[in-house]
Amino acid sequence: MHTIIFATNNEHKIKEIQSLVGSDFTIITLEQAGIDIDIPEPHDTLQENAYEKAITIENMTQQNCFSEDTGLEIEALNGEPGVKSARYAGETRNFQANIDKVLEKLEGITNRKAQFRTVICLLWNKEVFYFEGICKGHIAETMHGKEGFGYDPIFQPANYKATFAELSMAEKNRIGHRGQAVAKLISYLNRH
Ligand code: ITT
Repeated sequence: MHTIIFATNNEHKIKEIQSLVGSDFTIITLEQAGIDIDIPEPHDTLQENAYEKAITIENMTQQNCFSEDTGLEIEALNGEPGVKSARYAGETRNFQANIDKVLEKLEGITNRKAQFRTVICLLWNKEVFYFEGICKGHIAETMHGKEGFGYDPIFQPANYKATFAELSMAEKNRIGHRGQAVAKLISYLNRH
């Protein structure tokens, strides 16, 4: 049985990932590890930010850990909000304000293509590994649904009329960016 720290303060991510790993390995959250810090995300890429979060926690604990950084990349906005997804409308990290800003910027724009991209950084016995997951789709005209978090109420995965916020967590995980990246992580851990 693998035991591993997940370097995040985002409860939604913890729930999604815990439901994905099942009994394959045990995830220790930062709270369970007794760590209460706001992990820095100062870089311009998801990969660098994911590494920063994982190395911060590895340095503190000397234990194997992984982190992830996710961005919503909108084609007509040149990939924005991207790496700035959490703080798109300001430092308060408000989901509603972020959604309002996206919908405002896309007003009158017909190209609504977007994708969620997750990069997981795994620090395993001092070695660094990356796993990526992408989910393509579109930005809806208005918000729909109450499930999930963040931009879920305005993201329609490809071939779905529903937004992520109208799908169950199991369905979102099956087709979603985080689910795909985690599947690669689990497959790696099970081979090593
Ligand atoms: P940690 O850094 O502690 O892991 P965070 O919330 O800061 O948590 P990110 O830096 O990855 O996470 O922030 C990306 C933002 O993108 C997040 O706050 C959400 O607004 C949004 N986001 C990430 N994953 C998402 C998902 O699956 N569905 C909808 N929005 C998501």
